[in-house]
Amino acid sequence: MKRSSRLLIVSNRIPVRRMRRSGSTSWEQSSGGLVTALAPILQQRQGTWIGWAGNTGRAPEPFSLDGIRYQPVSMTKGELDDYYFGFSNRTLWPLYHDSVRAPEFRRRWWWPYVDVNKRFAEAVAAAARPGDTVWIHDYHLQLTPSMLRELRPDLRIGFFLHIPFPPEELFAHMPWRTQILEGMLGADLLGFQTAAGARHFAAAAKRFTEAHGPAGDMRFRGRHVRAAAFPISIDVDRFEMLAQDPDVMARRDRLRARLGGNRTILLGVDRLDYSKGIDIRLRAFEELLKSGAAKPSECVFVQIAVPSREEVEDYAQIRTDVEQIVGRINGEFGEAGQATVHYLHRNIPQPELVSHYLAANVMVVTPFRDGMNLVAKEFVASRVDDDGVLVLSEFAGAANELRAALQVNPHDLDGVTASYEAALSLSRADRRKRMRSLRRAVKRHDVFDWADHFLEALTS
Ligand code: ADQ
Repeated sequence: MKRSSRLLIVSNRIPVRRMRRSGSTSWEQSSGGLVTALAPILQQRQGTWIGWAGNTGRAPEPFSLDGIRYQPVSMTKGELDDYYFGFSNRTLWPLYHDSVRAPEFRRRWWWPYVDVNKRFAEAVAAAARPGDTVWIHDYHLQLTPSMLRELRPDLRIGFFLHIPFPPEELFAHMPWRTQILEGMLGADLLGFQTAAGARHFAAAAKRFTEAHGPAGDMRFRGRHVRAAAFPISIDVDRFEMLAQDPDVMARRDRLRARLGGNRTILLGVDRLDYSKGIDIRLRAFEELLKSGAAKPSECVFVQIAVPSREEVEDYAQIRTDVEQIVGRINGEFGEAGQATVHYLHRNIPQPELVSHYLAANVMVVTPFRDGMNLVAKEFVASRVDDDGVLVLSEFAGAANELRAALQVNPHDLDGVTASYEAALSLSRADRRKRMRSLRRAVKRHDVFDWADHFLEALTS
């Protein structure tokens, strides 16, 4: 990147929390892979992060925190309902995840989506200096690249989609497909989690817009647009460091003891989202117990689920479904004082999360579709002991890299159950061999490399 050019990051939410203490307000950076990866670059470049601060009504004044300038964008309560919960999370999210729930195409959500995207573009246009580099993130802001280009043709514009881009035939259902594609084509570089995502995008762009040429060098209205895969990763060193922290290791030991000494621990960690396949993995565990292939006294399932988008009905429904399955399994197989499934519906701090990764014998990651899935990579990065088995859906972006996992089709209940049996019967030598191979894959590139590669490609 040119030294003089500043970097502006644009995402739906700015990664900060507002803290109120004794009448005064201050800001605190929230954790997360994206902010960890981008913070050093933003600090170096005197960068700005533009996004919604989490409150409706007037946006807070711009502020600086740890060397990064934050510029909040305003949002009304109605826009939050229509742009965020509506179009982003009831239309785009299900459609882009293989329509595992029916996407709702409502005209009254479309215009607020356009308006909010426009507001973001205007905020960036006002904040950017000539020749700056802008990196826009995710499905909430697919129209912002072209809106911004119209206002500021001098900027370098990159866009990264964190969720899958669906196959052309599925994307074709979208009533506003041409507008969305043209919106994205305003960027110079479009990043996807997988090569398939880039391919799907290029196929749809060629069918529904004037774009032509191969994904890696498309032409659109006289400009070059490049679509390519930039698989996201994690801060590998941080997970390795946490995994070797004596405090975290002591927690792992306490956790194992509490769960019943020698019982085999199966673990799931997710946002409580219907795309993550939490229901199928618990049902497969139920099948495993029913068949007698494993005894409740010998194994235990721990499912940690962060509350997510609870205002959306499909999310309330998956919560009810999961809780019913947990209750059913415990009712049938638990004993007083010995649950068969432990279910935690909350956010837990990262050191605690890592102690769970370390305690687990089998990590179960079974999304029906997932852009990448960082949990799978975090588990592998944490296993400095070269032990533990990863059961991974072949429909997670991470499956492209994590080849040595036991890969499963989450639509196949018997297949998932069989994968548990296989996981439980792997010898220590087999587990080590697989985990070593997984660790090599995860260590090959971390989230800092990801950000560097994208920005290098954008500015070269
Ligand atoms: P998500 O759908 O949120 O991300 P994922 O990639 O698994 O999914 O990231 C979840 C993050 O939340 C992980 O870092 C995990 O540690 C954390 N987390 C999960 N449960 C938690 C809990 N109970 N307490 C605390 N932390 C918890 C979207 C896409 C993914 C893509 C990422 C990044 O859907 O496919 O990998 O963006 O691009």
